[in-house]
Amino acid sequence: IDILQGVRAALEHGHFHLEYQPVVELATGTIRGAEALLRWQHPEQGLISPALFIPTIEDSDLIEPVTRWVAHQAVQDLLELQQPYPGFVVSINISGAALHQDSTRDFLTELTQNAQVPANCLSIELTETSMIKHLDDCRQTLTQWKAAGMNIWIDDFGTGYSSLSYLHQLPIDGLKIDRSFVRELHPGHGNSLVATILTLAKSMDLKVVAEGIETESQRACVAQLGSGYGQGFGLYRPMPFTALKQVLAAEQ
Ligand code: G
Ligand code: G
Ligand code: MN
Ligand code: NA
Repeated sequence: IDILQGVRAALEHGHFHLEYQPVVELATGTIRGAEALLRWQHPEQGLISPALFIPTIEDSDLIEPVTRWVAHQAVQDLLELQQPYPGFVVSINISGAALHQDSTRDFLTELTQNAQVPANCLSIELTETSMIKHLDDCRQTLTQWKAAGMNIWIDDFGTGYSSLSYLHQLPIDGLKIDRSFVRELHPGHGNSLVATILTLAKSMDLKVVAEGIETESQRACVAQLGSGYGQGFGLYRPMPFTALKQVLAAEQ
């Protein structure tokens, strides 16, 4: 299928939706927030992964409307969750191409200023690679988003093989440890990369989400090593918004 034409049609006909994967506070097991994940339900092809179509639309003028759609929907859902669950945080992924567009920068700032939800309940996930590409522009954008109240997280942390100096140059709130490091954890082995990242995060006063927790042993390991938060199929899989609300209601 033609991805560009397909995405344009999907925007037009409402074939996108968001799924949410809960983020859990490891000390208590409580759900503190959720990551919004874009889903494209194609009428003939079925579900198409963002891993497949985001890279394609990044080089086109479609990345902007798709990013807008995700942000709008996430804020709308957040609005619904604010009353029953004050402080609940929703995070969205912003791709490198969108990060470096002035229109995306200003749109997100305006969205959070006009929304009836506290801006600090919205988190932005960015990869190291996308930030480092244009460090100066990125610093300006993130400074603006921070001033508006949003939280900035580094996604897939540890996979960008960059120098770490940018951590001091950007207003970062937290690190999401890439699931490849969590997968390699073994009980009793403290000298893991996860432990190293947690030490770094602690020294810089950054929050941490350990991603890709699939087993009870991995959950126990990252909790024992001091990760504040966790995410992964072993905790909760991504789910439709209605299912998220059911899970949250059942938790009360
Ligand atoms: O949800 P899934 O595992 O299929 O996600 C695959 C990839 O797509 C991940 O890298 C994820 O960060 C990315 N992704 C999911 N939703 C969005 C989105 O709304 N915007 C962007 N830019 N990337 C997304
Ligand atoms: O790149 P990013 O971290 O945004 O990717 C998010 C995607 O990772 C989610 O869309 C989800 O499908 C996937 N994911 C979440 N938890 C797990 C997990 O425990 N194992 C694996 N293999 N993938 C996961
Ligand atoms: Mn992410
Ligand atoms: Na990630």
